[in-house]
Amino acid sequence: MKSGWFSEVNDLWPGVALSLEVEEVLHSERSQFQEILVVKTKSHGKALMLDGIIQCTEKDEMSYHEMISYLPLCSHPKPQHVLIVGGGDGGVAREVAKHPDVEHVTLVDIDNRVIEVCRQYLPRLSLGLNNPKVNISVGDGFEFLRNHRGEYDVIITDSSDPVGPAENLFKQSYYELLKAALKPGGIIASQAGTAWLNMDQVKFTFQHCRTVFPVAAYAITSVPTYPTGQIGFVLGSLNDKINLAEPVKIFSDEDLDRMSIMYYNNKVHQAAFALPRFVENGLRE
Ligand code: AAT
Repeated sequence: MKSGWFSEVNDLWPGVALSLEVEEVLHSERSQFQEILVVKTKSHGKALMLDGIIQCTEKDEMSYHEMISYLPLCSHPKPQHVLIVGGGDGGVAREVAKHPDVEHVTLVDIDNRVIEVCRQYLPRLSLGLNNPKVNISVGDGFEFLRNHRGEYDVIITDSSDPVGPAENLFKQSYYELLKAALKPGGIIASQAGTAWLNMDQVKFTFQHCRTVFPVAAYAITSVPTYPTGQIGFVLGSLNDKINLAEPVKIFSDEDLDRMSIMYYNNKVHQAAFALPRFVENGLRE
């Protein structure tokens, strides 16, 4: 693309597109899996797009990365071993590694080029990849899970949308693999789309999670540069006594400052599970 305006036109959200004014195109390539684009925007710092879909901008990435990380981590009594599927930009790894109980993080992203490009252009996110707790593996998350059983306390799926390389990560068979890869009492969280535009996607992802896990919930957060400005996560737990909306780990304001957490706190955690009526009704169907 040339300088001007980037518009996120996509069949996943017909008839609506968020636009960002671009000051400079920093990088553009076609990898083995997807079209990778990094731009400097006028209003949101640098932004990463894959196949024409905004993955993150420096201005609002913290909401998504903190929420997809701390909702499951703070619902677990001792999250020592964590797997991240996707997340090649490093944003989730950065947050997960901050949690004091986390000892070891494995990140598996399908596209080594996303990792390399983010290391070069998005250091505020990719610093998470350099944390000594984090090990990186390049490959398909679905295939990776087939070979890992009973290993993780928390698995976070920070995947792109269900077109292209991430398609399999939205299937029920993927949720079965997630369950098998968890230790007893383990928790999963996955990117699950927005109810405003993609209620069908939200419903089927939630259904898969609810079918496979004894406890399942949908939580929402605000990310201004994602379609509709909102995104949701499905969470599933093997512990049937748990209330995912009540964190068992509560960070004090001092903890949150020290960890440079800008969006998440325990009140935001609880509130994320309070759903509008149309969403609650849609998920009940
Ligand atoms: N951290 C927010 C950005 C993402 S990135 C999603 C990542 O998932 C990408 O790096 C992509 O290479 C990786 N990915 C896609 N498919 C697979 C797969 N099968 N296995 C492992 N990694 C995969 C999420 C953006 C959300 C956008 C919402 N509209």
